[in-house]
Amino acid sequence: MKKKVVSLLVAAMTVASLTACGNSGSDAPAANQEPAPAEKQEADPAPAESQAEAPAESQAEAPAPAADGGTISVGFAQVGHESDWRAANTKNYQDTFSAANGYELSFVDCDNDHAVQIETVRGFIEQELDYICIAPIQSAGWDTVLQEAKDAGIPVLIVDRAVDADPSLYTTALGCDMVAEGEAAGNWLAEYLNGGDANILVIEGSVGASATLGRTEGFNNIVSQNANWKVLDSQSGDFTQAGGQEVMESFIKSYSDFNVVVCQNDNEAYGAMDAMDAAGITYGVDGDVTIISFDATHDGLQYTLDGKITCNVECNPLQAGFAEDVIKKLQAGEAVDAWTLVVDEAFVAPGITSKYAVTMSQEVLDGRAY
Ligand code: GZL
Ligand code: ZN
Repeated sequence: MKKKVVSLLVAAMTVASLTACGNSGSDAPAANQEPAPAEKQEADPAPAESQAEAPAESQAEAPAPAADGGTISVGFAQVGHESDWRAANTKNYQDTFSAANGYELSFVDCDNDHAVQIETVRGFIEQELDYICIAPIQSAGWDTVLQEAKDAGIPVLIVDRAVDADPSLYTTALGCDMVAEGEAAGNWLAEYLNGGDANILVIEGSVGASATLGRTEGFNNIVSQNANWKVLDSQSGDFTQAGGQEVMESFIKSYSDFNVVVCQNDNEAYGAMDAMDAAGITYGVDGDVTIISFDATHDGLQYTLDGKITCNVECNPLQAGFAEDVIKKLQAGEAVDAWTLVVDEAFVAPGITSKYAVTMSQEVLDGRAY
């Protein structure tokens, strides 16, 4: 769609706005929590790598508000289809940026390939779309193409994961605090072990992804506070079930004294459980190995309810509503926040009480929006 270009002051405020995970801005029911109104913002800052120190205002060419009721064209360069979390995130964007809602969505599954994602964004620029959303496969390597989008006057929203780029090169960022998620897992484990030793194996997410980097950094922050914890090994399972199984099988060949396995998403945890089943290793609240997972997808929380995954740290994929809120504000010529934090919570198996997590029940599972 030919973009009518008018210069529009895009004043990006630098205040992080905190929004509850469940309040995706879409009509999906809030998952387990009331929206956290801005005035009740918690103290936790947005993670450094994504806290956009955007200038007080950044001059950007932006499309004229669709005053004529025309459709708004949005490009979305999605990570891929590696996990259940990603599938829920993709559906949420497709449901939100629908033709019925007045959008023309150009959705591209970049299949976990950074080079494909860069070229996809270049394609969006050439098509002169009104807005570009990017869920970056990896944090590095974004400055050049983001500069091209800025020069073309197309507002860019960095969604879900973060980029390691000058924040003035994009309009806004939104997503979770991955470091906080890693720390939540570590804090819960310290509470659960209550001084006990930990020999830990970590199945990391995709190499270079901010979700991987943040969760690893956050968890290791807590490991360093516990002298009797040891991370025996940490390998990437690429956020897939096959990857989780493959890495767990190799771990089992190399290590016999581990009592904790940290999987950086649910699909890796499913693969790790398959590998441990095949090796006759028990896990869960009644097993020899404690599994910690991330994402808190429906199936992941079912395993948590069943006591197989002992702790599951949420990462809410229903984020398209936050992106739409930004676009609506830009269409109206309003200032937008530089960063929107999607707040997470953690869940633990029944029978466990924790100050860091919600105890799972069938009611909690039934109340989930994804
Ligand atoms: C987290 C997201 C991660 C999920 C994985 O916000 O980027 O990517 O944890 C997904 O399931 O692959
Ligand atoms: Zn999250």
